Amino acid sequence: MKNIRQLLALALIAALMLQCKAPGLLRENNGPSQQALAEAGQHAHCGQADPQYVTRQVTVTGDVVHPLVLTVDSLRKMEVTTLRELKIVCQTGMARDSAQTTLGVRLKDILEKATIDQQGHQDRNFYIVARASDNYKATFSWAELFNNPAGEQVYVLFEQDGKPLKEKGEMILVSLSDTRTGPRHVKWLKSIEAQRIK
Ligand SMILES: Nc1nc2c(c(=O)[nH]1)N[C@H]1C(S)=C(S)[C@@H](COP(=O)(O)O)O[C@H]1N2
Ligand SMILES: [Mo]
Repeated sequence: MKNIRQLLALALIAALMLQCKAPGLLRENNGPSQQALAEAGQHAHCGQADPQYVTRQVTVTGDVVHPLVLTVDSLRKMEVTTLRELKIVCQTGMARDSAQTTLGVRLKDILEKATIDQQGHQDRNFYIVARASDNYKATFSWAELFNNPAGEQVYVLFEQDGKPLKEKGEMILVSLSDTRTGPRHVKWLKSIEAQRIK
């Protein structure tokens, strides 16, 4: 009796592990690349539905004049953009997610509200880190956000196909002009930190 239970438990663990690794392994034709394997390992609990990571607020901190605490409600009060045909593609080339319509607020607008603490117009060497509750991170530079068309395409999203973001959210950051959108797609966004380069 005890043995059967142990066997069942083992089988369950094996099945869960396979589920986690299989997509990466199957999609690479010539065997998994080192990168794909590394990614499969990094994908926090194979991504999706892990309620322990869900965040309900995003702090905006660092070298800013007005630190902020953002929620879905406060984002809705800002200028909201409707985005069409969102596609999230991993660095390995795998399609990971897609949506017809998504609602979001520009990161630029959020940082303008918080106001990066610039001391004169040549003080423009800042980096901005979007950090998730699993400590996944994406980094931006002041110049790419404020002096480059790429900056117009960086959003904090809060609604996908008419529904609030649950397992992945409540807020996500995306950089839509990136060649592959997976790497700077930050689920479970927790903080946005602006820091002057020392
Ligand atoms: N918080 C968080 N965001 C993340 C990741 C992660 O592990 N944690 N993985 C990234 C990677 S590698 C990709 S390709 C995309 C899509 O991954 P998903 O299919 O695991 O959602 O999300 C990115 N955002
Ligand atoms: Mo990825």
